[in-house]
Amino acid sequence: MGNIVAISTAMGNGGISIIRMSGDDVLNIASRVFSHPKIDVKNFEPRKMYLGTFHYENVYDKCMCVYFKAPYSYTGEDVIEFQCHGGITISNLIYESLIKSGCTPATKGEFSKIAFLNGKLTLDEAEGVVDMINAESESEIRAGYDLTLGKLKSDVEDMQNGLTTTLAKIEVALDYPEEDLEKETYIDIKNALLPVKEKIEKILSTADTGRLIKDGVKILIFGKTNAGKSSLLNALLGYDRAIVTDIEGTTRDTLEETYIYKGYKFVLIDSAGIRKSDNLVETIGIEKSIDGLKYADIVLFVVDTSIPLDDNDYDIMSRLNVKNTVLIANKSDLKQVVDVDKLGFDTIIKISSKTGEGVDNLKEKLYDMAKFGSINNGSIIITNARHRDALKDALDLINNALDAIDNVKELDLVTMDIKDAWLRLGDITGNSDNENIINEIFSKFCVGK
Ligand SMILES: Nc1nc2c(ncn2[C@@H]2O[C@H](COP(=O)(O)OP(=O)(O)O)[C@@H](O)[C@H]2O)c(=O)[nH]1
Ligand SMILES: [Mg+2]
Repeated sequence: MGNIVAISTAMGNGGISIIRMSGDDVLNIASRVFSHPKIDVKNFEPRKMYLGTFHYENVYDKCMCVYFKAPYSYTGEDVIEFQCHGGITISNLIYESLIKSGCTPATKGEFSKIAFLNGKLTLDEAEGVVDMINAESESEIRAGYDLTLGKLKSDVEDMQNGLTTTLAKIEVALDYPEEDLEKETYIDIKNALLPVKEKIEKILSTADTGRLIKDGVKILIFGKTNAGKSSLLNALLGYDRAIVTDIEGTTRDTLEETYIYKGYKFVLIDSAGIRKSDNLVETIGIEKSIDGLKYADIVLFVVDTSIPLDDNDYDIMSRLNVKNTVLIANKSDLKQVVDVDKLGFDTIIKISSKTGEGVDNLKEKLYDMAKFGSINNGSIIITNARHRDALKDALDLINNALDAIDNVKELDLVTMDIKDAWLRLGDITGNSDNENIINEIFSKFCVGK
């Protein structure tokens, strides 16, 4: 194995930058470019910071150096990290000096890939690291952190063990082919399989919430022109993002913006107001708004309650699914002429996008509708589509096996499904030798991680 190097901190000027090397020879490489006043680098105590001088040709910096001795490092190999003064130029010069000293540039996620190959972390744990780095909300950080703790890994290992036990029972049954297999044998095998099925179902039941955590709750702001949709977007965001005017047709394209509430991500989609229009651009915008109804988790139907409803409002209402719609009775600061209680919506919130009245109430309502309040802290939530798909496939295979058992089919068929389910679960942690999955995952990492 060679020695790799990367700047692990983000590119920019800051207090410090961390440059990291991993490989068999990194201690020797460091000893040629780093000097401590008293101790030779080769005698550095592992996991201890030393203040010294980095020097290579004309490159100098007073910086820190720390040595992690294999296997007690992130990668499982010898690792050296320099904490130099944070600046694009100085960190690049040190990085290039290390390349001239014998290191090769690390590819994306290479440190983590080596860690995986050395058994230091599983694929799902590595994905947890990426999720934490890319997180936009506290809930994403929590979900990523749970992965890094190995919570999903240990569930997967339990389920794989359950399948192995089932396979062992089948083996025993097949060892006595001369005896007719009794019904009890089938029941015994089924009983070994059912707990695995239940566990997968329980974990999968968190996937919808997990998607909302990862992608954010998609909220479409819908209604006729001038109802106050863009004003509502601005009021929810707390700053003026969208253009607001009293000219109809101001918002022509959909506009997406995110806000965080109680640690969860909500994605607002402001759309072109629905009305009959001769303008091509506006018409395309209106079609996009209507299309958005299909993808929205929640729709905010904004009504201007200071003027009577018209055909546009009724046309809009006919398109809405009342279940995921909140009726926003906007412009509550003006004289009210619409009786919103008669429109057939369960959830009605009075708002003044102008004064901010009702906005906090609406945020709380949206949080309730996403059911984040009922999340059981401490249990794993599936936020990663790759994990969800593997669990779904494994569940299908186990259901096939259970069907075969119920119909007293050949046990060989049952064995095949169970083995495939075992492998599919193994794709989650990387315990299935599926090289494509492994390469794809690490290519999503940043360089230096
Ligand atoms: N008084 C009052 N005016 C509002 C309120 N919300 C929006 N407006 C006004 O209504 C007009 C249309 O607002 P806008 O947000 O552009 O509506 P949109 O076409 O639905 O996006 C603008 O003149 C806003 O200032 C509100 O709650 N109260
Ligand atoms: Mg608008």
